[in-house]
Amino acid sequence: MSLPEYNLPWIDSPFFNAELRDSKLSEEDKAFVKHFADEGYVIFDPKIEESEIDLIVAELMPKFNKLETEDKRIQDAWTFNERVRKIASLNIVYEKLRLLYKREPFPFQTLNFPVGTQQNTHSDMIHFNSIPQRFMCGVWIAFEDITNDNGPLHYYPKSHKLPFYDMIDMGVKASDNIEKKKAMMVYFENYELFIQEIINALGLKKEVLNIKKGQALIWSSNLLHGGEHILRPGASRHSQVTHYYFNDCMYYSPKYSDVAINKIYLTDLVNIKTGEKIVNKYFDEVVNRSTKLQFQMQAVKMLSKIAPLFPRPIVDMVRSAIMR
Ligand SMILES: O=C(O)CCC(=O)C(=O)O
Repeated sequence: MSLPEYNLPWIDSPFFNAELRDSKLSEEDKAFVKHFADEGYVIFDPKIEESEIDLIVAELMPKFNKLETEDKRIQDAWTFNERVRKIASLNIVYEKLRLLYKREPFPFQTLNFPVGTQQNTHSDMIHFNSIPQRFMCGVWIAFEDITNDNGPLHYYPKSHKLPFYDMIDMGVKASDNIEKKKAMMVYFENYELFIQEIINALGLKKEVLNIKKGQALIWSSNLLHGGEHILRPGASRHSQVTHYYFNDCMYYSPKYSDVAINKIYLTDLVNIKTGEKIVNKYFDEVVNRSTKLQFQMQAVKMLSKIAPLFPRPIVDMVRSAIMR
């Protein structure tokens, strides 16, 4: 009997084991894919020249030094640094991702870090989801040796098999929080706490990533992960994360969306490798970004620019009228 057609990553499908058994992949590739499907992550060596890594670190250093915020990340350094763009576009990474997802990947965001993020545990699906679900992953590359004391990445093996917990699951109407400050507050106070409670309730076991400079980890979109505390004050932890989606999906951010009432926060994306704009697609049909939510977002943004000129109650009244 042949397997039914389906529209989700094969590694996340109930048919995965049967398909893998019948596939013509080499034993090495089978082991690679199986590890990812079972554990939600896989570690490999993308064979990047060490000198290339050193150059990126040196080129970004002046920008890192200028950051006055606590958060030392540079988002989308690929827009001004060709080496960062090349790391996001590595052929070997593309090959691995095609193997894992059987679909064409594209990088859409880079994050470069000079130090550990000490970020609370989360699933990337709350930030980046696709329809059909789970066509997203992260590739984290160590730009120096990573040990327990310089704020390594942590992750919870197998946690990608948990359901995707959306904002509605924690009693939050996500589309009410599309303003950055409000969204951040809700994310910290509701989402992160909820995830930590799930970890505690299920007794999930954490692993801490100790890898060598140049090695990489791919995590599946729903794998719970975050950053460990920096145990050695002042320690650097240079790394680059690239986030990838896969072709022919709709791409949206659940932390701002209420899919049930058609308020879907579709994201504007560019394929980092080609520079092309990404279109959202649903069963081969292009989906326009001009949803009601998109209009509301633009209006709220404009309103916050002029808000200081008006009394607060009026601004609040106009805001709630826009959001209705
Ligand atoms: O590098 C880290 O410490 C965390 C990165 C992360 O959580 C992410 O990119 O989603």
